[in-house]
Amino acid sequence: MTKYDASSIKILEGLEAVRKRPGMYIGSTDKRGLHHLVWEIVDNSIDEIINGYGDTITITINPDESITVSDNGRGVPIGTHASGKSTPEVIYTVLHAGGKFESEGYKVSGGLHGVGASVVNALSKWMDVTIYTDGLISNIKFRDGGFVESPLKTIGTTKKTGTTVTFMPDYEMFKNASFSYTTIMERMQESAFLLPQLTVIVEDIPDEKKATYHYEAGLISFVEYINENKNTLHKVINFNSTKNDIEVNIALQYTDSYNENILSFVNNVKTSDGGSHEVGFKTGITKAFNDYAKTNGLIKGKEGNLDGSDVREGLSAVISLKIPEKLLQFEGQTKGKLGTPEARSITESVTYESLKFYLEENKEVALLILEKALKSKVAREAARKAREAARKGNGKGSKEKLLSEKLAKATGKNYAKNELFLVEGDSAGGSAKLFRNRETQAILPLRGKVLNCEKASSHDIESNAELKQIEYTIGAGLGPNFDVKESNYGKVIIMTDADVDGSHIQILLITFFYRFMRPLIENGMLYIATPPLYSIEMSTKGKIYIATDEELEEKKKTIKGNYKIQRFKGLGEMNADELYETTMDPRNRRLLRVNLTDAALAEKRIHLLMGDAVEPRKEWINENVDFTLEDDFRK
Ligand code: 1YM
Repeated sequence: MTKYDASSIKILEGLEAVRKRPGMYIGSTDKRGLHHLVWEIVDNSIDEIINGYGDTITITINPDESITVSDNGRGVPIGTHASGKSTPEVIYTVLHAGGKFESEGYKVSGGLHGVGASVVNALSKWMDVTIYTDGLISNIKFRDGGFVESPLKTIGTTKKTGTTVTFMPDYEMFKNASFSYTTIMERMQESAFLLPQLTVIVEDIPDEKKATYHYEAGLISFVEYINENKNTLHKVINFNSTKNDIEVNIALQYTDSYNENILSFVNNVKTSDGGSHEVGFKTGITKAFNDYAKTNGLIKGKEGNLDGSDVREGLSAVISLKIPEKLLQFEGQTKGKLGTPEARSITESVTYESLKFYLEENKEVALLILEKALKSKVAREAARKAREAARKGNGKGSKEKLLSEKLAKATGKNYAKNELFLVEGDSAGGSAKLFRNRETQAILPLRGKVLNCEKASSHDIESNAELKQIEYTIGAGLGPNFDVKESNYGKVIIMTDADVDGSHIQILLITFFYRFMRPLIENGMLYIATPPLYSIEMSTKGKIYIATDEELEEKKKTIKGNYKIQRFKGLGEMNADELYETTMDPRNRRLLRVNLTDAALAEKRIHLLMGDAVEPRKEWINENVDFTLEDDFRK
């Protein structure tokens, strides 16, 4: 029997607090929160390897949906803690325990990480820890969120060292969430790129999947991976330097595409919102290319300067910094943005000096990249002139003529309130125009499929009638020159038929917006309209609309008397008034907001999947685009 004294009660109260408010410790109790448990345990293994002990981490999804994380480090110390309890018991039951967390090193400190292994225990049905150290195999077991089921005991002898933790998340708390092999694999692959000494093995036993990652060449391999399937202009450029205890490591490579893809990390944690190191990097490359172009007579005078967006066209880069704990500053709600001011100047000077040297040594590469940057500059200036001309024309310019043909404008001048409906087909477009709210709703019918923008340049958009229409209608520019504040609409709503063609048009449009008007998505301004699938006309109660097959089955059970069901295959099958009432009227409609969860992954996916295969494309939509309900249907 385990006895509980005063200190044990305090500990159990601590763990109980975690169970009461899990969100405060792990962010959420959805899929993301569930995976947070894994990262929390894995971080301890990674720290051990960074400190120079061990080189391999194994993560296993077990058949019972528990997770095992294992490393070959020194093994958690098994001695007795000052409290009289074993060290492992303290580490896994006391919040924020573990002497190492106050160390001087490069401890992972970004985001929510580092809340400690005890939080994982608190949110688990059971946890089992086996430690290989000092020639012994030791084991301790916990149950029901941190109660000691069996205290630390020796269960054998061994020559190896390491730690193995298996835990069963309390699925009562993580409702509807399950572990994803892909999520774990992708995250661990990223760690393997960042730590060349690391080997990671990820195994999903129920699904019989297994992967091993080890990248001797580190960031160089990372950039090669980002650019696989793209046409690259040169070998990956890699440089590193350490100043004032801050270590900078950068790899970059240009492709012939028009996309910019910069990933940054601090102490092996992704800084999704960039920060001072990214700013320094961008300033550094802009200066290096402008210097080179001037010295070699490619540009003259100040107006000739390339701007940041010109030199980043087609650039893929990974920036990784190691910053001592005492200099770390993070900003923003999710702590995904580096604040440390020193990181900016150091990254800028390392980038500038190294790139300058590289360009001098590799003239052909320098010219290839500069040729591309100069083209971007010409296109950018032409686009700006066209925009200014259109604005000065004030309703009488040539763009106005182009627009007037198909677009039914909104009369209201409160742009934030105005909505632009992009409607599949002229006939549905016609219906939408009839009953719309003229003050706030504009209709732009689209004919057929729009261009697949995965490989398109700004120039391709300008020569594509359909997309050019969209660009001019929204009126806020394109690509690097897109200014979301200039948008003529607060909502852009894609309205297509509820069939395969409709879905295809949706993703082609989302790709266009992702590539050329990304801030529109980032600001939550892109939506998908969801027309109902059925109407039921009842002899007693009139007509109602039904959104899904499940809802139809439910409804059928409750209806008394005669009724007639109609299935709408397309928007065109609805009467104009029905279309307005069900799909456009803010009181009844249901809009899905498109939002990007992970731009870097989406970037990779889009690139891979905007080919000819339809299935993987659907998968991409499901994995990278969240559809959240804007307003409830028929409240
Ligand atoms: C599968 C999870 O936790 N490995 C791990 C953890 C520790 C050590 C080694 C370790 C650290 C130190 C000294 C040190 C931890 N130790 C502590 C504490 N894998 C996993 N591997 N010896 C061993 O940092 O000084 C907390 S975690 F607090 F005991 F030092």
